[in-house]
Amino acid sequence: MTITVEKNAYLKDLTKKIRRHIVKMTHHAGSGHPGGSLSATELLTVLFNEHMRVDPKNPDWNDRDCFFLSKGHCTPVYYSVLAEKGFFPVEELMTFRDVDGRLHGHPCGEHIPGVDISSGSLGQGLSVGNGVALAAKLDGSERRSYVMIGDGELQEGQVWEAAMTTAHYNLDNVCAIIDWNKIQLDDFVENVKGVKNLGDKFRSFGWHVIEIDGHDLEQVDEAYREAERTKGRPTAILAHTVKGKGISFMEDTHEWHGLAPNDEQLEIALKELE
Ligand SMILES: Cc1ncc(C[n+]2csc(CCOP(=O)(O)OP(=O)(O)O)c2C)c(N)n1
Repeated sequence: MTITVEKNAYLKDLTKKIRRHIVKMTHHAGSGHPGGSLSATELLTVLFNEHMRVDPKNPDWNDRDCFFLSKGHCTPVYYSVLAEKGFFPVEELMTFRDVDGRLHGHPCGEHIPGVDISSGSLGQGLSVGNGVALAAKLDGSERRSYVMIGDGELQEGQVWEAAMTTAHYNLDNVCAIIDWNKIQLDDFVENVKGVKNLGDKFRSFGWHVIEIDGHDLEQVDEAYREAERTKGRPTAILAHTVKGKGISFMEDTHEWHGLAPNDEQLEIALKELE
């Protein structure tokens, strides 16, 4: 066991709280992306609370670990994790997608404390993560780059160009987290353009690969530890997840990729998350 029983209970509670934020925020905005946010909840909660060296009081600290949400549409989970970590007030979550607010549908690196890049156009995060990790090596900094990529996003060619670069420069301070929920915008990934044998693909590019259940807090925690221990090559965590995880009617369907719950659906979702 890498995390104590108490820590496990704390994190489990926190993931529930974050899932409640996700449905409330999208309900408030009448839009947004709950499906891919709910699948990434454990992955981001454990990362920010147990592994990333960040200081919410000094978000621009030069030697901090950086996180790049390459699947930039999943801001409901991202903002919720950042707010719960103390980067900005939790109450601000309910300004999600307001025209005069800063919590836009896709994250803006300039205006939101804790957000390291603007993203939303799929495929670009790993390239940025590589640059930051390479600079860290040149600076002699301990800084690590964490990049979350969707499995549908893996259909973007730039991801693979970047994956070659990470391995070429032996960037062991890069950890790619693949939220492998099997579904993209309007269909199953395998129906659109399959990403079969994903482990073999990354291994053949020179990466260390860890395959886990992305909702098992223990496995998620251990995967990040293994990534930190792995030297000489980058690590890809292939996390099997369920799109819409935690809310029965949102699970395992593309219908909730970019759809907000109405009043009645919100009530049911919150009940399920009690
Ligand atoms: C370059 C680019 N092409 C298309 C889109 C539109 N788009 C937004 S989300 C999405 C599907 C992404 O699927 P996946 O990466 O699996 O995300 P998740 O299921 O984790 O939400 C698409 C095609 C985009 N944002 N950027």
